Amino acid sequence: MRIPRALTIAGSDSGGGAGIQADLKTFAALGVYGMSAITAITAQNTVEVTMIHDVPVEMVREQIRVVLQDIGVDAVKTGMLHTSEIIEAVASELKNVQAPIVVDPVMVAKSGARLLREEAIRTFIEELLPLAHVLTPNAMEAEVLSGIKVRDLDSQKKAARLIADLGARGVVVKGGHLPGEKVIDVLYYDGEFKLYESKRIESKNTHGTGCSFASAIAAELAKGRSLFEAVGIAKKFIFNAIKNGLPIGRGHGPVNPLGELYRAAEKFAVLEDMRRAVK
Ligand code: PXL
Repeated sequence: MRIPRALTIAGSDSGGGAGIQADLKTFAALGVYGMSAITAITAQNTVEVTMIHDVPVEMVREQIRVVLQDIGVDAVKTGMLHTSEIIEAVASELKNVQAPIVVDPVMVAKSGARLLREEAIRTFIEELLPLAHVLTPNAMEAEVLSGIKVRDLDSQKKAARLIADLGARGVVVKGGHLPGEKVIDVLYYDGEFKLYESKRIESKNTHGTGCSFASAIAAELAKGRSLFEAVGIAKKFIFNAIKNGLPIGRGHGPVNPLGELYRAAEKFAVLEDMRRAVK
């Protein structure tokens, strides 16, 4: 039996909702073995990020090296990278990796804190973006990367194509931050567009949405699915994770990547009880 393996290279969220913590929950929920290389430690809760401690670049490199050497990977996801030095180190370690790389261009936390330094954006575009099998910007990140306003489906498509021109093989410009009753995510891959639609869920508890979505894509790629399939599964997965979001803390509570699994398990337990009662 082949065990699908995924590696997340991202920041730690002490509040447990985003970053490494969201990534590993997502991998586990989708049946993929998860590994992590931590780039930065953030002190944060549902309201604010109060401190960021960057992990020394040699330690970031070493975490990646040792797991690649011994365990191996079927997909990689990157999240918060914070500085030019960390981006350069990660890009150099991933340069010769054959597995698909999902790059979430994390820039700003939901609470407003900068998770990527302004001066590191150029390094990100030059060094890491070209290694991406798929990049997953939200509307704001797509604006920064493409240089155009992203306000509707048409500009989502334009931005996706412009970002692909920078060297990413695939780009999903997410629609969650755009107005409308439906949320449309636009995938541009190998010259083709595919749209993914869902109902919008009104919720305050959306912390970790971007991290979980990108990790879900990586998990499905690790299983050998095509990018078109992986994005579709990730979209349904994140819809459920938001639906099951947790009212925790005073700010934006976390999405819950495990919520749907628990519901399914409970349903099964109830059926078992009924079967026993009938007997
Ligand atoms: O959602 C972006 C993100 C990524 N990584 C870390 C975070 C956040 C948002 O807060 O804390 C560590």
